[in-house]
This record gives sequence, C-alpha cells and structure tokens, in this order.
Amino acid sequence: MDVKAVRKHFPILDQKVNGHPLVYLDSAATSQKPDVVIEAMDSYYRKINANIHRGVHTLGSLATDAYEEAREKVRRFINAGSTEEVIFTRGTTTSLNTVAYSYARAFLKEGDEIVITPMEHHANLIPWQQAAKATGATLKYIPLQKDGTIDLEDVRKTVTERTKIVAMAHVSNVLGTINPVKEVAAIAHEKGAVMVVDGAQSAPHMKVDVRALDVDFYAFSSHKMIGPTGIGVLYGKKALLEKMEPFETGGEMIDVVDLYESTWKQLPWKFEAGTMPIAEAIGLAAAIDFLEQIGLEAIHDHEIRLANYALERLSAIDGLEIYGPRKRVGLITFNLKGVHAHDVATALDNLGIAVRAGHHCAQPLMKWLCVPATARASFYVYNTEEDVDRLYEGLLKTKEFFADVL
Ligand code: 7TS
Repeated sequence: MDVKAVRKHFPILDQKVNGHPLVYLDSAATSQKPDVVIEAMDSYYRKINANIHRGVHTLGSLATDAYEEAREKVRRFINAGSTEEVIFTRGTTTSLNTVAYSYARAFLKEGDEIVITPMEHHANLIPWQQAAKATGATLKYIPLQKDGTIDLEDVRKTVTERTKIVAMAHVSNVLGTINPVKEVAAIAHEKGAVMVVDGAQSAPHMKVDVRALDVDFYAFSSHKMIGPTGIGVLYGKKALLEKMEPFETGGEMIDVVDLYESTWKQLPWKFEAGTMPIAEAIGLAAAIDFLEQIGLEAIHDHEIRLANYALERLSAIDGLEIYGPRKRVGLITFNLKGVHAHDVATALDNLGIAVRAGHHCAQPLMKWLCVPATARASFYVYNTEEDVDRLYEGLLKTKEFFADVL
C-alpha cells in the first residue's frame, strides 16, 4: 500500500495546526474524507439534486438511481444477500436503536434476557437498558478477561435458553479488541437468540461478510469509513426485518394511508421514513469505491503494522500505561501516569497531534479499567510511521512538561 499516494487524496491532512504539520490520530471518532467523496457529493448537488422515490421528473430518477446504486454498493461491501436487507439510517446509533425499538420492544417480555458486554459503546448499551426496562427483560453481561477480551466459555455460561438478544461490538472503540462475533453468533443461535453486531469500528477497517459471520443485524456508520456524516447502515436478515414494524413513520415509507390505518412499503424502504440523506449515500458509495480500490485486507494489514509499531515505541515510555489486548486493531488507548488524559490531549494538540481524550462513550468500561478517562490514538489508511514517531516524541515532551509543573 502506497500511503503517500493515499494521503494526496485527503486535502485536510496537508495543513499546519498550532504551527506544526497536522498528525490526525482520531479516526475512531471520525475519519477524514478523500477528494473523491467530496467531489461525488459536490457533483450530486451541482447536477442531479432532487428528492428520491417521488414523482417522475428526470433529476428525480437520476437521484433515485444514484441512491439505489449506493445501496447495491453497500450490499456488496458487506456481502448481504439482497438490497432488501440494507437499510440506510443516520448512523450506527440509529441502526442499533432501530433494532432495540422495532425488534426488542416488540418481541421481548418479562423473563427474557438481553446479553451484552461491559466494553460496549453507549450506543450499544443504553438502547438495551431501555428495552429491558420497557419489556421487563433482564440485561446480562459477559465478563471481561483481564486483557479486555471475552472468553467463549463465559459466553456459553451467560447465554441461556431465556436469552433473546446477544449484542456486541465487533471491535471495541477503546481497547481495540476484536471480538469473535461469528462464534458468539453460533452460540446465540443454538439458544434461539438473535445476534446484533455493532460494526462501527470494524466495517471501516476489515473485510466484513455478514453472511459468513451469520449475524442477524449489523450496524455501521459512513463517517468512520472516509464517508460523510449523517448516514449509516443497518443490515438485517430479511425474515427478521419483515416481521418488524417501522421505527419511524411518515413520508415515502408507506404503501397506502387511510384516516385510521396505514400499510408500509416493502423492504428496505419500510424503514426509511422522511427525506433520506441522498448526497451522503452517494458520498458513501464513493468512499466504498476508494476503500475497495486499496483493498480492505491491505488497509487492515497497514493498521496492524502501525499499531504494533506504536505499541513497541510507546511501551518504551516509562509511566505510560497502555490498555487492551496485544492482538488488536489500529488503536491505542493509554494514560500518562499522574496526568489527566485531557491534559495529555491538549499538550499533544499544541504540537499538532490530534488524539481523543475522555470516556469514549464507554463509561462502564472506564469503571472496569478504574480510570476516569483515557487518551486514544487511532490509525487509518492515511497514517504513517512518522505519525507514530511524532506521537512518541509528543508524549515524551508532554511527560517532561508535566514533570516540571507537577
Ligand atoms: N459503536 C462504536 C463501537 C463506536 O465506536 C461508535 C462511535 C458508535 C457505536 C456510535 O457511532 P455513531 O456514528 O452513531 O456516532 N465511536 C466514537 C468514538 O470512539 N469516539 O467518538 C465516537
């Protein structure tokens, strides 16, 4: 993979921040966008902007075609069996809430169980808490091992005949753990439960095949995979989506509306109420083209190499604690002893290095780590070893600075 050539497509990276060349290490929060994505959206607005699935004029049908082609591109990207199983949403959070409202609230009852893990992003935790409260179901947790992984034996012990839903991140946004979702899905299915996967941190970074994983629902966001904000995907198995009622209603998701009763369009439109993010779908399609031209395997290998290099360099810093397992994606979460993560991130920002600090929308996981917050550097297709070197040097400077102050 030629990272220098890749970087040329990301105009935002070519700038100074606080007097230093920008090092962007916050792609797990949101990724940067290549010129082809920006141009695809620009071209849509300049040439074919119109609402979709409404009426017959030429621009309307061109926009509809582009939007539906984007859906087909997403289908291929995750190897779904049909475009009926690919629903556009606002992002991972909305995708997961759709399952929690339209599936869990409709089909769960008192005595049923929902099983998740303590490493979940709030988007894959609070919807289940709320669904459990609304239905009387019990929320149960698969315990974490010391290194922040899960053990399949624990999964077998936690998932029972009463379990109706198992929901889990494919990749943790804090620890970088890659969860064995295929194996967990098999256990869930043995017990008659459905498997919901939060793919926000996996779809951008590895080849995902929803049929090979045999998961029932899979959610992800465009903005973390070099696409625009405001759009994401919910993959769901057709048989499940068909028996679910829409999460939102109104607009073109209907078939027939009468004064007191209405019926819905077929899949996937039944779940797409209101005017959809059309330019964003087209931008997402351009993002998928860009990622596939490089190859998801090559991207994954590149990030693993960077993560290993960063682990090696950062481990040499005395007083730097790194969290999470050895086997991980391109993401490193850490704390500098005696310095709050926000101060570390601010000091790095002064050197032009963007990392995220805070609880990363995973407060139960912070509790498990016994820390109020962490700093996190996350890598993507455009990051280089020099970026890791700048992070290393920045952390040494930060450490020296606070050693003088404290
Ligand atoms: N699930 C995981 C695992 C995530 O990392 C995120 C966002 C979400 C769900 C929610 O995605 P959204 O697109 O609906 O907002 N994670 C982060 C992060 O780690 N830092 O900022 C956002």
